[in-house]
Amino acid sequence: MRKKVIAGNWKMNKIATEANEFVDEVAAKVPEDKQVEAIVCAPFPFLAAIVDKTKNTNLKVAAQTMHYEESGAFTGEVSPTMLEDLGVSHVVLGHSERREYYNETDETVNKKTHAAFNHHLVPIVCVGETLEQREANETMDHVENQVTKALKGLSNQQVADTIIAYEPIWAIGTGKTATSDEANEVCAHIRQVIGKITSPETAEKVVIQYGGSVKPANIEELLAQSDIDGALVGGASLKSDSFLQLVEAGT
Ligand code: G2H
Repeated sequence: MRKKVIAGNWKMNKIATEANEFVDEVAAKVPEDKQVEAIVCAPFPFLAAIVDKTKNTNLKVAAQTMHYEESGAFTGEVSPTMLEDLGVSHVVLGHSERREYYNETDETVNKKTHAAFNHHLVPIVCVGETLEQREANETMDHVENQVTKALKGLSNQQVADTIIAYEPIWAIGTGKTATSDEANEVCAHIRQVIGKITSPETAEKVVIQYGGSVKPANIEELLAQSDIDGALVGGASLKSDSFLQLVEAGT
């Protein structure tokens, strides 16, 4: 059985005192449960302190993006080497906001996915369609293309260790959630695509999250679906009590 992975994506929110308070309230309460994994995806300035605070707890720490090069003249960027050295365990790649505002492409996501594995970071690869694509019936082809390109060149074991986050762009931060059936249909399709490019056994191991206006009120129904193995949560992950309720739903 696949574990449930609940990741709180803070995006560009909080200051250091708020980040530390959140972790103080949450870290010790994350249950030691092999069936659920809780991750906080924090802005770069808070990562070192959070990694330190979460040592010996079950709360994992992710960065929200990174460069694919190990070092060099890339002003403002953060390398996989730096994240590995800090002790970060996961990294979000290809979030639609990075694709829209920062020129992230399927090709750079693929380079970053390889870089993540080279530095012992678990990639959380985001895919998802726009409203126009959904209305034009292009959702399945679009996510198939994104997933195939993101995973190109990875071994079956690396694919099995990758987390995919299906986030329909029209449901992000809008309060509109895909229905659990709509979300599950696309997550099942993603698993089929992964089965085609690797093997059905590999595809069965991949954790596929849903993201887009997930909150305590709708998470249980989403997690009850056959192919939804967790959630990437923005707004509802910012408050410690709400984040803990989301984690609780995965247990
Ligand atoms: C989608 C999600 C987190 P929200 O971006 O990745 O954000 O839950 O606020 O829609």
